[in-house]
Amino acid sequence: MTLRVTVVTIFPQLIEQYLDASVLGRATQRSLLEVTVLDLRSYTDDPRRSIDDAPYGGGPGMLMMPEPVLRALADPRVVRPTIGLSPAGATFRQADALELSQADGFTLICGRYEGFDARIEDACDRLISIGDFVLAGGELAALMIIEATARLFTGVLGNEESAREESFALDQLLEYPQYTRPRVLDGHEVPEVLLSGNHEEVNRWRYAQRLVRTLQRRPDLIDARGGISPQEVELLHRYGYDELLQTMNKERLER
Ligand code: 6GU
Repeated sequence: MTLRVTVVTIFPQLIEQYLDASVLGRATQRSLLEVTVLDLRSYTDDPRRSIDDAPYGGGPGMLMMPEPVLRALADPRVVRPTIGLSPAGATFRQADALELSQADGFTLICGRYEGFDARIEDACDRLISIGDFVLAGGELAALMIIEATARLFTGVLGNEESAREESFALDQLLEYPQYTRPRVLDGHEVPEVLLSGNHEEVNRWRYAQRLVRTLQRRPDLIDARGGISPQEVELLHRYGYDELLQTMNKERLER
């Protein structure tokens, strides 16, 4: 099986160079991934090869004009779903990466300038953003989506990784801290429990660490899962995180 991705961009070399230089190049060599890059300017019909124009009604900046993109979307190499890349799209999540990795493929349309003519948005199956910040163009977003998707695709990294992905990244808690040698580094020791050989205790400690890290760094994820349960509170208490529990918003204790 091959994941077929088509990218529409005015910077084809940006996409190609990254793919060649990364693990995605290996996936391509092994025919697991096939990325086709379409140069948006080859779908223009004026000598200047224009792809942008000023907005009706005024306002700052230039828009991607519709005709070159609509012609590119009619290219037989375009695989559906067609995805417009825009900060005004729905936020890309691990669940989306998983869904796209299970499709035959997809097409990414990289925006440049201040935005798309709205008829480009209408022509796309969906619009995706990679986060609440604004980039100069969609190329980095396209590479992130290809990488997040391809690494879940059978064989790109190995199946153990994708199985892990479903149980960990999708359960909305951050990863636990991990350590390798040396046991002591500039006085910073590897936690004793990891040397104990007690797997049950290791798993309990790791789960507590995931709760602690998520509470400290991503309280929004704790809220999204409906707070933490009485058993989880008890676990944190056992490991001495009473201060963290006390500073915690009361609503987060409602799960
Ligand atoms: Cl997909 N494109 C641009 N230009 N900016 C973004 C984005 C996409 N996602 C977040 N910011």
